[in-house]
Amino acid sequence: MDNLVRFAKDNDIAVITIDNPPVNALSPGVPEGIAEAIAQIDSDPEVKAAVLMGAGRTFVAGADIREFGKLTSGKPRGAGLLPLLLSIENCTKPVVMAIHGMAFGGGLELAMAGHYRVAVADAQVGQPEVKLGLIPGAGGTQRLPRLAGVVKALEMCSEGKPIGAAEALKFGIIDRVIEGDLLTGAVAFAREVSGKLKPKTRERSEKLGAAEQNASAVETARENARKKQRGFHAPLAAIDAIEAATKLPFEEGCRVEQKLFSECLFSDQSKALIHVFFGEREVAKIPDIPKDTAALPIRRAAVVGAGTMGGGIAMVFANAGIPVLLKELDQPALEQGMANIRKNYSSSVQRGRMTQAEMGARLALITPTLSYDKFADADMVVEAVFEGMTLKKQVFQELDRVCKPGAILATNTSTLSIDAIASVVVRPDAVIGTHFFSPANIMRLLEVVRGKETSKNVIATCMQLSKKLGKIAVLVGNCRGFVGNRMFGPYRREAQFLVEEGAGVEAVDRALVEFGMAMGPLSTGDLAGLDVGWRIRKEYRHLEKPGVRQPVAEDRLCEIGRFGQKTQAGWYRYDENRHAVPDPEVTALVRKWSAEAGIAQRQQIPAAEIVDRCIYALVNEGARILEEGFALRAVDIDIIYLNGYGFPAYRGGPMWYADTVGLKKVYERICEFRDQHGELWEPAPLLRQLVEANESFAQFHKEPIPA
Ligand code: 3H9
Repeated sequence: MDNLVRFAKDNDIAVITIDNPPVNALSPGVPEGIAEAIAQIDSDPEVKAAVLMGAGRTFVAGADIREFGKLTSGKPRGAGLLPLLLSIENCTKPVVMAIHGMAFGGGLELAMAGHYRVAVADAQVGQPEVKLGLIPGAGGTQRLPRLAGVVKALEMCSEGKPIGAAEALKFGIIDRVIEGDLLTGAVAFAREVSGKLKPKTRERSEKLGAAEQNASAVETARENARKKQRGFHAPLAAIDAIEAATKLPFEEGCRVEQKLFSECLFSDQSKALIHVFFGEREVAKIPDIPKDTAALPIRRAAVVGAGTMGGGIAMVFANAGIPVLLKELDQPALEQGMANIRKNYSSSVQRGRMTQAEMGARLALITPTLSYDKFADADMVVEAVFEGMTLKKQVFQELDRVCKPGAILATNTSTLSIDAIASVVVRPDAVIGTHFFSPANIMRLLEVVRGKETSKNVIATCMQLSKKLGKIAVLVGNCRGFVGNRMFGPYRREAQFLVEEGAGVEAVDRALVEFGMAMGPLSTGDLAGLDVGWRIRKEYRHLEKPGVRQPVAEDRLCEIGRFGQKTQAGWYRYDENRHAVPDPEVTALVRKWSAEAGIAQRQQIPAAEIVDRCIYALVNEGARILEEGFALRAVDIDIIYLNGYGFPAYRGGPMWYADTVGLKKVYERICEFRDQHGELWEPAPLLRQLVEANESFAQFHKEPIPA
């Protein structure tokens, strides 16, 4: 037998152990090993029952996702797993699945083919395949409703969220929670059930429910999926497969599941989501900073500035259990900052996301202060004061004076140079950018900005700390706007140009929302505040090239006080509940300003052109960033856009999307735009090179981020 699966005996109980680190995925060799073990159990008269478990940190995290990437067509491996699972169910001795860590995807499907399931209290079970653009492909959509009921199966398979052992017990997915050692408990359980009835999940029907109830549950699930997972195909496919379980015998239901699974597996959405899965892990890998680089312990933190960003960042530390000082200049600002934090936590309590006691514990970790007195205790300080170089430099000089040697001095700037800020301290190696996204306590993205002198330990610390803070960190270089905002500029520029050329404000937003963006670019501007960009543009106006077209309307909107949601008027008008209402006045004003600027008007701008102009502007700038080395890999840009800018995950990020469309096609379209609109659309040299070499962004590797 392959040593990926071990076989042993504890007297009359066989113990099968899957040992395929790191997560016991069902890679080639594992199913074969299990099949041999089951045959052995069947034929060994001494064996009365069996326990199947995972070695190391977990039971089984599912099929081997890397294998999916190797398939381009044909029969997926799921078809091979189904007979194995049937043979387990048909085993003449009871098979007890003993779960610790996770039984995910194919892991839960394997577990459900056992006659009984036991789990330790902190184990989790789930069918997360939809997160990879897939559905369960080894009978999961047919066995789970039989074990847990149709409603629970619909929820687990279409949303992909795992559940804990207690909930799994409640829904009949497991039969017992084991206290103490899992193997001992599972072997004892196996002895209890040896010689008894061997329930086969596929033959159970008591939880399948009545046709009428099922029809309404299925419809509700579809409505939820369309609303909450807009644009994703797999959740709807999972629901279809479970609907089949409610109507068809097990074998026929499995055939429906297989067909849907194959369709998902070979879809662009699944390829994109698998790219995202591996991408989220890839971004943690920094070529010149080995995994074992010493990270500094962050036991205490401090934040300078209790505004929206500073307050949010203080909450991020408190939420992770790290005590944090929150400093402001004067008492009213400090009180306002703390009041905002309290309000934020209160609303979480009201929504049932945390208890009053948890709120109290988190607030107790935040110490408001007007002085730098206790800053010497902080292992890391994040500066989040108003965005201005003079002020930031003053703060850093102060931090240099008060902070202990070894403390990390981070800035939350979104536009200013880390090196310029670092130039005022005697320890520039301790300075780093930690660019949080608003609202900082919610948004998952953290751009970690590497300065010329930032030390490797400081970078390693921030990258590792991000996990503890519940963030996904991406290392970027120190260029204007870093990666995310630098690309967002051309994207929003095109959205504005389109309106100035005659497209409706809602038409532009609608086209991009239909493409999958969480929000349209003009609504996003209104939400963030149009005045923010206006101020920055005024500061950098001297850098604009004469004769190159710049958007006109947004500055003019700001000049008449339309800053967006905060003034109840921007590109849209807003009612008291901040609901956007289209505003004909904006249309009229933009027409007037465009005429004054001599911008030719078009009657019709198709949605496809709106999407190409905005998204390819992102891609073209992304290609420049990649070539200049300010992002390590194309996937780093993708992860930034998915987690910080509402890019649809099922398109894999802007660079993956461009690869999917085909870089030649993207390049040709960009050349067309250059011919129509001028030099702003000059294709990035890297894009041209990749097209000439017939390569993709995913194949391009340039390292490291320049110092
Ligand atoms: C499926 O099962 C379809 C079925 O219906 C059957 C149809 C036939 N395969 O995340 P981590 C790697 S679809 C291959 O850092 P954690 C991962 O890339 C599958 N590799 O650890 C990483 O590698 P590296 C359904 C996998 O503790 C390393 O393991 N299952 C797989 O933070 C450690 O992972 C899922 O969707 C895999 N299945 O989280 C579960 N899983 O070190 C996917 C992990 O080289 N996995 N790796 O970067 C997860 O959600 C998390 O990995 C897990 C552990 C929660 C398990």
